[in-house]
Amino acid sequence: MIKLHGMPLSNYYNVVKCVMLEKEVPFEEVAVKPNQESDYLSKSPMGKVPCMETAAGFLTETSVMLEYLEDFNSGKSLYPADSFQKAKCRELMRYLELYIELPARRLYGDVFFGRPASDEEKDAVKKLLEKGFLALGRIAKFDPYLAGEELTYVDFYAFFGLSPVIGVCRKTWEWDVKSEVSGLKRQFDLMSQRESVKQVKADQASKP
Ligand SMILES: N[C@@H](CCC(=O)N[C@@H](CS)C(=O)NCC(=O)O)C(=O)O
Repeated sequence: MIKLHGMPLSNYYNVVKCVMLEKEVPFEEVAVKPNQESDYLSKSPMGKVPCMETAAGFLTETSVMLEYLEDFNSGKSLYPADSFQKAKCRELMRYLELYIELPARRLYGDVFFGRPASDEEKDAVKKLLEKGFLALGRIAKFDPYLAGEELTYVDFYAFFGLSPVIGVCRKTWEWDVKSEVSGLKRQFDLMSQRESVKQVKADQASKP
């Protein structure tokens, strides 16, 4: 059985966990925080979470785990059948990670862990996020899901990946991203109704 190493505080951990719940893939959770201990580094070479333990070995990087779960062919597919549309999903996830989540992460210390960031850093992040959200608005369909009419991996990636980003924007600049990015609020509302999402959020609240 797959073991998912990590913690419910991690947005990336929650993406993988939620997808496994959604696909009804049996798995166990192994509680671990990101760390640089040699034992953990032998499983997750950057010391990050999540990390997936499979019968064949360990896997890291959320997008890689999603691909593995898809190839594994257990439960419903969360990619469109069409190759081009599938590539568009991967493109969306890449944009979410590189141009939105990673820049915003530079302020997680400031917003969530009481480690103040300079005004220069905040300004630099804001410029990147403005560009990132505009680009997302150009490629996302929100019809009502990010990649179109079908629920895909992108929706899980966006729901958990963007949640802390939305917090950063609200707390740092009183920037209401959910209202500004057309379709995002509706997509979040739809995702919040899913049993898999409810379970992950409940776990996050009870054992962060
Ligand atoms: N690119 C990685 C990012 C994972 C990541 O950044 N995880 C955070 C927790 S949400 C972490 O482990 N941070 C500790 C660190 O960067 O050393 C993925 O896609 O899984």
